[in-house]
Amino acid sequence: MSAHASRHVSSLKLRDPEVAGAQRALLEGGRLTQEQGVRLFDAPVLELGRLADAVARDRHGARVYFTVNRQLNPTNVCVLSCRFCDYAKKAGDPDAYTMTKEQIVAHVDPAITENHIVGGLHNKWRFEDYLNVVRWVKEAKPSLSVKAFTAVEIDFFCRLTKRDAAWVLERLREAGLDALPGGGAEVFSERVRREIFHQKIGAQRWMEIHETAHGMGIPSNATLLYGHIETRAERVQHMILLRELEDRSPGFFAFIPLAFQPGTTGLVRRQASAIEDLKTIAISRLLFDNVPHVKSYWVMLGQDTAGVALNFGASDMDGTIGVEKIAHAALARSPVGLAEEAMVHAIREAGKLPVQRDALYRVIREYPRAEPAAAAPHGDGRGEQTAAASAVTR
Ligand code: V47
Ligand code: SF4
Repeated sequence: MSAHASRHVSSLKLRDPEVAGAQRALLEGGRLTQEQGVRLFDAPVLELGRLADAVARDRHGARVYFTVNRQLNPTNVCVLSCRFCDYAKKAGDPDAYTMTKEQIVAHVDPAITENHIVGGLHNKWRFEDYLNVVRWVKEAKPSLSVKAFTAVEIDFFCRLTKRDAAWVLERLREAGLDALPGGGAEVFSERVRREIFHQKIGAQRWMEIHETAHGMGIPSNATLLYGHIETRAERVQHMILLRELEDRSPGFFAFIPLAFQPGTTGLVRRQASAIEDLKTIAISRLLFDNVPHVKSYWVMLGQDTAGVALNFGASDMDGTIGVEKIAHAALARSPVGLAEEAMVHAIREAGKLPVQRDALYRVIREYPRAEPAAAAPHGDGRGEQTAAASAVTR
């Protein structure tokens, strides 16, 4: 880390010896090791947050990125049965669904700039059906950036077509795919895989597919599913393997820790605590010296923790996703506009500067700091701001 690039990190006075040790290592241009990463989980969360926030500020200033997007899940029918998944259904199940072309096209709201497509591994679909989903979305709005299909789905398409990942990815790119989302990585631990997702691809195949994509100029993200049966050491190991992948074949935009939602899975009794969430976000910011963003994914973290995470190293909030549906149900005049306001409000509340981006992190709009009147919880802007913020909470 150069002196110029480390203004915030170098000016920090830290009390905790472990976090101060991490600060020293970063200032000397070193990287945190597996052992340091694990030990940092026992450090005070506020000290971790101060250092991680300084790292994020040295990289991005006060900017926090978000996108006006929607998630499209064309089908929940899936041939696999991961133990942590509450979403997938078997064909014939009364709750199973498969969207028609009309439903898929209707999903493309003219106001969105990114579409995130992910779904089940359908027992009857061919590769062509998945390609059509991308084509239809892109035809409906050619300027839309499409982030589609996890490595698990790409591997499924390889098996359907008996072709390699490069061939499959090239066909998807021709159809309109711009980037790969980071799902399906779960935790890079054979022990955990055998326990809770033994039918799914493991670490090696997931990394092979992302390396291939990066080599072809297709950027991607990487996730970690935490807060179930994994250990902290396995979480850190996962991050280090991803850091090494990024060294070999750069192309990750963001690392996204996904807080496991127990739902009806019976795997654990409750979700990880907010402190554990913030530690995981902060430690990932400290470990990844080569990935631009750590994402605070509010859908899993909840709006409050996701907002706080913007002061613990996160510099991206994903997107509006389905907020506008809730706003619509509440009879808002401009549901997408309201969802966008909610993101802007959450980012400003954390003292940061909102930047709207597309899936390729091209800047669409930078928002100024809030005017004092707009930031205060009264005045003319109140109705919209408050309704927008509460739309995200539900
Ligand atoms: O791969 C499944 C996870 C992922 C649960 O790339 C669960 O920008 C929590 O990858 N509780 C899909 N998580 C979502 C995903 C994602 C989300 C947002 C942004 C991006 C991006 C990617 O969700 C799956 C799996 O790891 N998941 N079940 C659960 N019960
Ligand atoms: Fe759920 Fe994905 Fe596993 Fe299918 S592959 S069961 S959709 S997590």
